[in-house]
Formats: sequence, C-alpha cells, structure tokens
Amino acid sequence: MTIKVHEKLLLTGAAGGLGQALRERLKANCDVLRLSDRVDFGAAQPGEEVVLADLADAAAVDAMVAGTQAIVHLGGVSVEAPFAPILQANILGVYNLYEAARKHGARRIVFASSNHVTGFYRQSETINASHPPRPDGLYGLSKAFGEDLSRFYFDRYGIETACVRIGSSFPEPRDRRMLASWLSFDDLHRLITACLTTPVLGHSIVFGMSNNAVTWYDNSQARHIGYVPQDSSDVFREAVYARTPAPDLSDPAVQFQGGAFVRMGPME
Ligand code: NAI
Ligand code: 15L
Repeated sequence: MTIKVHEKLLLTGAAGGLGQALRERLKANCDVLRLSDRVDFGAAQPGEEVVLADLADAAAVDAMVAGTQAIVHLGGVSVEAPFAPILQANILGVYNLYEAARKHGARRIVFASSNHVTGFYRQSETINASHPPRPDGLYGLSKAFGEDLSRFYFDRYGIETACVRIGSSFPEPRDRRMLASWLSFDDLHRLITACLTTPVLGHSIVFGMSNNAVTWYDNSQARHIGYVPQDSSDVFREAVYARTPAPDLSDPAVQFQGGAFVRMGPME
C-alpha cells in the first residue's frame, strides 16, 4: 500500500523529541517534507524544506503553511508550564495554524494532543473518545482547546483532523505508568500514516499507544482510521519493575492516569 498521498507535508515541532524521531520516517509519506520549529535545527536535507516560525506569529505561520496539503502539528509547549507560554504556543498558535490552513487550503491535520486532556480519570478506568475531557493542568487544558478548535474548523470549513492523544512516546517506557501509556516511535509513525491515508478521517479522536497489555484507552471508536500497533511495552515490564519501587496507592500520581501531572499546581 502506498503511503505517499500528499505532495507537500508540513511537520511542526521538528526540533523536538518526536520531531526528530519522525523526520526520516515521514519522508515516505510525501514528495517534500517541510520542517518547522521556532529554534534552529540545521539545514534542509534532500527532499526537505526548512521554515523557521514562532507559532504565535500569525504572519510567520501563514508562510509556514502556504503550499502544503497536510500538516502533522507537533509544535508547542509539551509539558505543564506557566500560562503565558502555553497561551502563546498552544492556544494562539493552534488558532494561527488552523487559520492558515483554512486560507491556504490544507485539508488534513494530525494534531498532537495528549493523554493529559483526560489525566484526571483513574488508572482503574478504561476511557474512550466519548468520555468528556478531564484535563490535569493548564497544558492538558490547552490541548483540549486545540481539540475543540479543530472540531470547529471541521464543522465549519471541512478541514479534517485527527486529535492524537499521545500517551508517552519515548524510546522505552521510563516508569511503571508508561507501561500503560507507551507509544513506540514506529507505532507513532504507523498511527500518523493511518491518519494521513484513511479515506475519510472527519474529526476524530484517537489514543496514541502501542499494543500494551495494560492500558486505560479504548480505541474502538477510531476503527475507521485503521491503526494497528505492532509494538508493545510488555517486553520492558520485567526490567521496569526491577528498577522502580512498588507504587504507593495513596499517591494521586498513581491513582490518576495523568501521573505526576495531576500533582502540579497552578504555576506563576
Ligand atoms: P518537545 O518539547 O520535545 O518538542 C516541541 C517542539 O515545539 C520544540 O522543538 C519546540 O521548540 C517547539 N515549540 C515550542 N513552542 C513553540 C512556538 N511558540 N513556536 C514554534 N515551535 C515551538 O515535545 P515532543 O515530546 O517532541 O512532543 C511533540 C508534541 O507531541 C507536543 O505537542 C506534545 O505536547 C505532544 N505530546 C508528546 C508526548 C510524548 O510522549 N513525547 C505525549 C503527549 C503529547
Ligand atoms: C505529555 O503530554 C508530554 O508531552 C510528554 O513529555 C510526557 O510527559 C507524556 O505526556 C506522558 O504523560 O508521559
């Protein structure tokens, strides 16, 4: 099956952890991969373009989006933080991105949402896309805003979006919680590819995790995307248990899906 369905694909947040992991992988999905971040990350390689832009700068975002047919939007504040930078990057930034997509005719966006949109569900619960958001902080709240904004742009303008509520995407699970939330880089690429290639995406919410035996997420409402994970955190379980202490069940970070994020108070 060909996965190259877009001529020019934009990847934001290209300098970040996931941006670096996806840079080579996403070249298979397009003729030209346009990479963007606000920080310098080196020159364009063959098959690439580089456009530096701060997401809060509407004119820069407009130029970043122009000429692209689809967007993988990873850029932004990626952890809990004071409201000011979250406001600029994740709220104003996502508005600027969708406005530019509307003006320039980009038709499909994969939005890197987060498990922290629903971080205040318990680790004893299994949730699906119909469960209402329960953000565990300002960061999760900003991702919930991005999900709502993208739904509005679908309803009014027909721009299709997959809101991928990424769990924990790192080379390996770092702790016991991540055994449930882990998403391998290869599965992340499979999931993004599925979002970019499925015939009808509409506005969809999909949880981004590998095929982990213990999980809190039910993706049965995203079958139309066709994502089939190939990796699993299970192969790391023994090693993670050996190097981490038994969980304290009275700790909110152990009770809730958002982990330590639920303990972070309002920030100055
Ligand atoms: P990261 O923090 O390593 O990368 C984010 C990138 O966004 C950085 O290169 C940064 O320079 C850029 N950025 C920040 N503010 C910006 C602005 N105002 N304008 C332009 N660029 C800006 O994060 P990571 O891990 O690569 O995550 C990528 C995306 O996936 C983020 O949106 C994050 O919220 C989301 N995500 C990641 C998860 C993970 O496990 N890695 C889990 C859940 C969501
Ligand atoms: C996220 O949303 C963060 O971007 C990432 O750095 C991890 O903290 C991840 O969630 C997680 O919950 O493990």
